[in-house]
Amino acid sequence: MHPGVKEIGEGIREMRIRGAGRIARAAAEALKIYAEDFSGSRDEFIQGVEKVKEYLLDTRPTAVSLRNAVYYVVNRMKGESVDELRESVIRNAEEFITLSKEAVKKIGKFGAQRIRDGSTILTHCNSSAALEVIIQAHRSGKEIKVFNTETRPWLQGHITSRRLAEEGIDVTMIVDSAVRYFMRDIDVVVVGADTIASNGAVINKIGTSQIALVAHEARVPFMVAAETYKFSPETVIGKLVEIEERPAEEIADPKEFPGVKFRNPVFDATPPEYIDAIITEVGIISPYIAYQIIKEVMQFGVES
Ligand code: RI2
Repeated sequence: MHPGVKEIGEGIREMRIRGAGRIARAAAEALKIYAEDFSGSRDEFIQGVEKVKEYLLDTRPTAVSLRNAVYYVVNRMKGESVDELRESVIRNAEEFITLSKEAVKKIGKFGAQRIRDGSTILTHCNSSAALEVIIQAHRSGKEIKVFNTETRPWLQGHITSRRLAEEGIDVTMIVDSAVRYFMRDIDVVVVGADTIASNGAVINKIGTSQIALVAHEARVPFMVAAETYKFSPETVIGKLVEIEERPAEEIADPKEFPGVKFRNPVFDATPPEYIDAIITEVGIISPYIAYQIIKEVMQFGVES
């Protein structure tokens, strides 16, 4: 495998590059790097792209953003000569990366309008889309406070807390199991998504569905910030979203617990009845119109 592609691929697998949007952009970048450095025949290029595609798709299974990015770049590949093909891969990758970054900004703008002045927001894990909503609300002059979970076992909440503090936002980190204790102080929950199924279920960092249940119980609105390339076309034909299980070592050292089994699923599914709104770059929608987004709006790739 091309060393630049491998560096990105392994970075995604080992979570040095993480976050559903970031891994999507990184995958597009990997295809671009491959195309830029390629020399050889047209057939070799097409075969090589196919290999890079399969390699990237195999890095992490859950976030459909990664698959949609890869298909966006590969399915639009066209040209007679090898140079035309190479240029089209480079162009498609750059286009995806630009569209993706613009989408996050638009989500921030739409979402920030839904945050009331004086609100206390709860977020989970580290989502660039959710953070963009919070940061734009703050930058627009709203007085907000944020509670964020530390997010076991990978502790992505640390990144969130630091980022919000850097921005001058009043932020409090709590352990994941303290969510119900603090829910009485929360006005709105904003989280990201790795995948959204056609029935409106949101697959996001493990623990998200518990937070949604607790918010529902306390009648606290629950919002999801997600670009349209987080919607999964394959779920329309009944494909189930694969939930990634990562090594036990991320939880504890199994050698110190003889006879103990560990399970480490890193995502869960929140059903649409617990979701008030999904903030996308094309507007704020009900989870119940997820199918329409996939059918009519999605400009991102679908497996051909
Ligand atoms: P953005 C992350 O997955 C989290 O589950 C986060 O909520 C989601 O991706 C979306 O992140 P992981 O890579 O695309 O940390 O909004 O497992 O940045």
